[in-house]
Parts: sequence; structure tokens; C-alpha cells
Amino acid sequence: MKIVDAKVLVTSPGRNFVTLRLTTDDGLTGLGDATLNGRELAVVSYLTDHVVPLLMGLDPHRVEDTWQSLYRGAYWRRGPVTMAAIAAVDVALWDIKAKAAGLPLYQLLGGASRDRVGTYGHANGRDIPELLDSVRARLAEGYPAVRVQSGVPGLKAVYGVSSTDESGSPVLHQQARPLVEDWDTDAYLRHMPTVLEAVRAEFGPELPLLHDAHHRLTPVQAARLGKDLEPYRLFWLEDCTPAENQEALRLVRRNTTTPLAIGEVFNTVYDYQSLITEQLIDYVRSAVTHFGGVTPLRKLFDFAAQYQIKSAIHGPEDISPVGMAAAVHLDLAVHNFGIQEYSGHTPLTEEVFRHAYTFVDGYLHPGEAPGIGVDLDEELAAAHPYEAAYLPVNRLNDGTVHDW
Ligand code: CS2
Ligand code: MG
Repeated sequence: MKIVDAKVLVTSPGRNFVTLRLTTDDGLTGLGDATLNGRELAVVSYLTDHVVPLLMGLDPHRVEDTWQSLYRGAYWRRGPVTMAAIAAVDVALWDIKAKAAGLPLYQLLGGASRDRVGTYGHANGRDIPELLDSVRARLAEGYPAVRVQSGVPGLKAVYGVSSTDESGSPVLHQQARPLVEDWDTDAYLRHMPTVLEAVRAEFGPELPLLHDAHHRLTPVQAARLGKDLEPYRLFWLEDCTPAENQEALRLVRRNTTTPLAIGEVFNTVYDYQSLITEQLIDYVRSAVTHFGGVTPLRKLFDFAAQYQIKSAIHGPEDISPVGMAAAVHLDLAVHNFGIQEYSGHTPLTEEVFRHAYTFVDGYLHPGEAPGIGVDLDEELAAAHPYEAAYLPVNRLNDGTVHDW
């Protein structure tokens, strides 16, 4: 079997998604997600200008060899653009291999290690009452665990909570120019314990609760937050410090027993090396889409398993259903699965990407379709072309840029 065609498709059914489609001389097709939110076209160019020409004529069964030749052969290694491009090729090749075998991908990854994949959903509120309503809504949808994000008194915008315009209507985070949001770490640190107190008082001790600090704290601030939240027994505190400084986590870990999750912006195992070997974290958060695909993410999970660290694949709306499908196959197969983030997609996105994975009573299953189980409606995709979009930036009240 040979690869005879490769196309990079960009569509925006509400938000931008980049998809690689490979076709073989046997007429099999494979899809891979290459979406890098806010920097999509850089990956499109990396793929079309530099990778697609190398794929023509390759044997699609050589997944590991293709991965190594794209990673090592570029000489310039790592980084989100490179690794999103390699991820798309890797997932498309796994899709083809599994289709050729007539099996769903999880069967090639060792088969199911569980019957269904547990998820968490997002609850957001501008204030505590709105957050409690949002938690209630997620529970009604069946989510077994909930991430809680709340507005902070005195701040107009907070991560996870839509900014509103003067009329109170939500302003979408995706903007043709970056939206500028405000941030105050002290106000946030004072407010968060009261948020968790209220959520626990309303929903009791058993509901698994998560919280995302979105890289905004210094090590000592993160240690303080972890300590202050200990009474509320979080499932995890996510991205408490800017994730690129691995040493920061030593200070946090020494000072709190709140479990820690990190890694949605990481793109290789090297970003995790000391976090894993020094047991500074409890969950690894990378997405198939940003980590170079199923091949390296499986290796990361096996490495993490030696230290009792579990998987928790990043699953926001900006991972396409193609990336989500690959994640759910991996979730079902690996032994050290922890939890899967799942935000779902808009109905239009679900029409563009028809998928075999299901979400029932808060649990995902990849389905039994051969491959990853996703079909892309190219005509509908083409009717919703790329739209320029940026993530917001944060500024402190004196105008200084802060991590968003
Ligand atoms: C996130 C994301 O899901 C998460 O935990 O932190 O929503 C993140 O902000 C986006 O993926 C950025 O594109
Ligand atoms: Mg996050």
C-alpha cells in the first residue's frame, strides 16, 4: 500500500479546525487533527509546504518510522507547530492501519482496558450563584466530575468565563484581534477558597472537582493556593504555574497535598522529564493533537505509569472531533487512564465531522467503526472557511502583560 494523496483542509464551523487527509492507492483514507488554536495557518504551511511532499509514495503501515523521520529528519525539533503537524500525520496513519485491519484503533493499542471512559465537564460562572447553576447543568448532563471556574470580584474577565459586552452578551474568545482581559492574582487567591467552600456546601464531599489556574501563578502563590484548597479535596489543581519551568513544581509539591495536573501546552516527553521522575505531578495533560500523535503519547503514558501518574488528555473545544476520537481510543486502551476532559462541539461541528465515538451519561466510548471512526464532510467544511482568530491576552491593572 502507498500514500497517493495528502490534503490539508481548514474549516471554521464556529471555530477553526485543521485536518490532514491521507489517501492510499487502495482507496483508504486517514484523518489527523492539526489544530493549533490561534496559530492555525502556521501548521497548514508546515504540512503543505514541508511534509506533504515527503509523504507521497510512503507505505502508510510504517507509522513509527514515519514519525521518527519527520521528527529527526527536520533537524529542528519540538515546538507546537512541528508537533501538531507530526501529530496529524501520525493519527492519519493509525487511522489507515486500523481501517486496513478492519478494527477500531483501540484494538491495535492493546484492546480495551475498561468499558467506558470517564470525563469531566466545565462549569463556569461570573459569580458563585451562576457557577452553582452551571455545576447543576453539568450534573444534569451526566458528567461524573466537574471543573469549576469563577469570576473574581473586581475583575471583568476570568479564564473559563465569557467576557460580556455592555449589554451583558458574551464576547467570544475568538477574535480577529486578541481580546485584552484583566487579571489580579491576589484577588484571585483570596476568592478561590470561598468558591470551593460554596461548591462543596451545595454538592457535598463526593463530587470530583477540578480547577484550572491557567499558568497564572508563581511557585509560592501556587503552593499557597494548593494549601488553601486542601480542605475541599480537589481531584486536581491544573497548570498552577507557567508550565515551562519544571523546577517550580518542586516548591509547590513540597507544600501541598492537592493533586497536580500539567501539560496541555507541552509537546514532547522532554517537557515532562523531571516532573515525572521526581513525581511532582499526578496527571499528564497533553493532547494527541499537540504532542505528535498517538505514538509518542502512548510512550508518555507508559513512562508516567512507572511513577503512578495517570493520563488526562486535554479535550477543549479547540481539539477537533478527529483529535478527540484519537484520544478516546487511547483512553480506552491504556491501563493508567485517569480522566478525559470533554467539552463537546457545536451541532454544526458535529455535522462537519461525523464520528463513531459516543458520549452517554458522562462517559465516552470510541465505538467499533474501523480506524478512528471519523468522516469529514468536505463540502460542508468548505462552506465554512477559515476565520482569523486569536486567544485573549491578560494585562494587570498597570498595563503589564500577564500569562493568560
Ligand atoms: C484549557 C483550554 O481545557 C483546558 O484546560 O486550559 O481551554 C485552553 O485554554 C485552550 O485549549 C487554549 O486554546
Ligand atoms: Mg487547562
